[in-house]
Amino acid sequence: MFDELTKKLEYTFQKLKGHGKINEKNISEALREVRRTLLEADVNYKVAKDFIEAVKNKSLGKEVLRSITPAQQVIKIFNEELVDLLGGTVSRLKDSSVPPTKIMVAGLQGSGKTTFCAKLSLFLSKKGKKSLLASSDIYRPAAKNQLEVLGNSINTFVYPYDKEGAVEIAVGAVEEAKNRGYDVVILDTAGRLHINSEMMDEVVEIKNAINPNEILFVADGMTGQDAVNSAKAFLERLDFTGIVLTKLDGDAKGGAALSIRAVTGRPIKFISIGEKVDAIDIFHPDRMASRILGMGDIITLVEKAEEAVDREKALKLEKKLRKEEFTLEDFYDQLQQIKRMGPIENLIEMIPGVRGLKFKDIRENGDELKKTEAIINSMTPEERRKPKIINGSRRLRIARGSGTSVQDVNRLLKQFSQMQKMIKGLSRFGFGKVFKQFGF
Ligand SMILES: Nc1nc2c(ncn2[C@@H]2O[C@H](COP(=O)(O)OP(=O)(O)O)[C@@H](O)[C@H]2O)c(=O)[nH]1
Ligand SMILES: [Mg+2]
Repeated sequence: MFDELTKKLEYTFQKLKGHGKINEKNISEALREVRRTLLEADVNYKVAKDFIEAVKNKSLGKEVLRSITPAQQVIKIFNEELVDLLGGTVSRLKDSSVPPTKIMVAGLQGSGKTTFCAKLSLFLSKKGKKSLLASSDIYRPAAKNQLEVLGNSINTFVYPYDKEGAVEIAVGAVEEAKNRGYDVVILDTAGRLHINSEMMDEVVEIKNAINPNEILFVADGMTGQDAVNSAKAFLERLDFTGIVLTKLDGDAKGGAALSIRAVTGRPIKFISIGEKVDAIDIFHPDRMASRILGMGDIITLVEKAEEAVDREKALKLEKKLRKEEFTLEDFYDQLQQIKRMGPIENLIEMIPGVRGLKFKDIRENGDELKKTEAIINSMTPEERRKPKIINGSRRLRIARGSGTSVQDVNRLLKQFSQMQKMIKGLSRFGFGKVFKQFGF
C-alpha cells in the first residue's frame, strides 16, 4: 500500500535526520520535497499546499528548533497533521434506533460497490449483526447475479426481485428486513462509468424513498484525483455520510486516500484491501498515517494474528520468545498459522522495521510445507533448538535423510533466520503490548 509514497517520505526524513544541525532552511527544503512527493502521489494540489503550510508553521516554532531532536519533532508534527488530514479519529457506522439500520452504497461502476456490500455484511456478521443484502442495479443482469453469488458465499440472504424498479426494490428490501427482524439492510446501487444525471436522479430518488442511516460513497483508491472528483459530484447531489476506499492492495499512489476527506469533509469509514470477502478493515487514521510514514501497522497485524492464531499456542510462543527458545519446530508451527492469516506480503508490510522483506518462499503451497516438515524431522533435537550448529556436513546429512537437497535445507534455514528477524521487529515494539492484544 502506497509503497512509492512511503519510500520517498522515508528518504526525505532520513535526510533531515542526517543533518548535523537543523535550521529553517533544512526544514523548508525537506517540506518542499515532501510537497513534491505528495503531488506525485496525486494528492489534490490545494490539500497538499495547505497540509505543508500547516506542518511548516508548527515545525518552525522555536521549541522544535531548540529541542534536542528537531528532526524527530518535525516527523512527529507531520504524523499528527497526517492523522488530522485523514480524519483524526475512527468514524463508526451510525446505527438506527429502530432496526433495521439502512445502509446505502453508491459510486461509479467498477469502484467495488457490490464487493464491498458483501464484505460489509460479513464484517457485520462477525460483530453479531444480521444483514440483508439487496441490489437495485436492475440494468445489468450480471450485477444481481454477482451479489447473489457473493451473498451465498457468506450465507447472507439476498433480497430477491424480478421486475420491479430500483426504488421499489429498495423500499421492498427495507420492508422485508423489518418484517424478518434483520439488524441491517445493505443496499447496493447501480453505478455508471461516468457521472451522469440519470444515475444521480435515481440514487437521489432511492435516498428520498428509504431515508438511509448511512450513505457510503465507494471510491476506487487506484484512481487518485478522479476518485476525488467523482466524490465531489456525488456529494453535491447525494450528500453521502461516509467514504469507502477500495483497492488499496494494489499500487495505489495514495492521492485519493490523502485528499478525499479534506475535499469532501466526509469521513473515510472503511478500506478495502483485496478481492476476497474478508478483505475489509475499519479505517483508522492513525494507523494509516503510520503506514504511510513507514512505521508499520502493528495493531492491524496483531488483530489479524488474533483472528488466526490459536491463543494457547500464542501464549506458549510468547514464553519461548521471552526465553529465546524459539526453535525450528515452533517455526514450522508458525508457518502454518501464518498461512491462515492471509497473503504474507500484506502482513509483512505492517511490521515496523521489516518492510521490504520478501517472504515469497514462505507463502508456499502444501508441497513446500511438506518439504519443510521432512527437513525439520530429519534434524536432531539439538539442531532444532540451535540451528546455528547446522554446518555443511550436517546439512548434507539432513538433506539425505529428508529426501531433499542441500539447497532446500539452506533455504529453510534462511527462512528461519528471516522469521527471527521478523520476531525481533515485533519485540522491538514491545511484546507486552502485542500480546495484550491476544487477550493475555
Ligand atoms: N484488488 C482489489 N480488487 C477489488 C477490490 N474491491 C473490488 N475489487 C474488484 O473490482 C472489480 C469491480 O468490483 P465490483 O464490486 O463489481 O464493483 P461495482 O461495479 O462498483 O459494483 C471486481 O473485479 C472486484 O473483484 C479491492 O479492494 N481490491
Ligand atoms: Mg456492482
